[in-house]
Amino acid sequence: MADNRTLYDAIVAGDARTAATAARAALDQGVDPVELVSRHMIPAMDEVGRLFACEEYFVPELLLASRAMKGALVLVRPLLASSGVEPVGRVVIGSVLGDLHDIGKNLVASMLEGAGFEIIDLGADVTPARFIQAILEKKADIACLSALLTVTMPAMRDTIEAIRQAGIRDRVKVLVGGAPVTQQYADQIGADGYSDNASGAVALARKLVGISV
Ligand code: B12
Repeated sequence: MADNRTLYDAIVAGDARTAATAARAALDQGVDPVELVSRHMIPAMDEVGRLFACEEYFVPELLLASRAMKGALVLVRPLLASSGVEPVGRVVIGSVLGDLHDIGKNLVASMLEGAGFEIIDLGADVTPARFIQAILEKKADIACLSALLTVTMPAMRDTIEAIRQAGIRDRVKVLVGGAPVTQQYADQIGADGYSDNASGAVALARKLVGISV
């Protein structure tokens, strides 16, 4: 039987090998990949965050846990993405300037890819200029900005402002997300949408390109 508690524990413990083995076993046994991510892997990272916040974990433990999470995600990602269909829209996605967190951003990218969007993933620590360049080059319909730090949230505002100043704000919809981001903040900085999870991001993106959810 798939032991998803092992996967959870391995991510929290930063044990990449066990995490990958447990993820593979769960997938082989037919566990739904979305459920695996949302019910076991994300909660494990939440627990890591809690341990960090109460100073039981420090940066090395965060790094080990995120390596374990990423190792398991590599196995899940292809299953989140479907293939072979015309893209329903183009999405430029990145973690904003100063922010190196990319696990949630990668999940959002995978889910959008699975929903038929073409993804242009700019990675982490992305400058407003880089976002603008990619939006123009790729004729993107949507820009997805991710931030995990309160200190990098203003870079979302700066990016939206730079897009406006570049004269292309009416050509591209902007979605924002990441743990500290709220709907209120999204409204404040003039984003077109916000979600606190990857499925919500897909629903919003579909709506923005005119597909009924
Ligand atoms: C892993 C991790 C790291 C790893 C990141 C590895 C990586 N490659 O991503 C490392 C070790 C590098 C790291 C570094 C730091 N981290 Co850190 N980190 C975390 C941790 C534990 C987990 C983040 C994560 O991956 N969550 C799982 C994913 C799946 O969730 P998510 O990112 O929120 O994404 C979901 C949603 O938010 C949403 N979403 C995300 N993006 C988008 C975008 C759009 C458009 C939409 C619609 C939705 C959406 O969908 C996703 C899927 O459901 C969090 C704690 C936490 N619980 O958030 C701390 C945390 C974010 N880190 C924190 C801190 C302080 C730091 C450091 C400053 C530590 C230090 N002293 O050096 C540095 C900063 C580095 C930098 N410049 O970015 C704090 C931030 C506090 C704050 N509010 O500002 C947190 C909250 C820990 C804590 N409790 O104190 N970190």
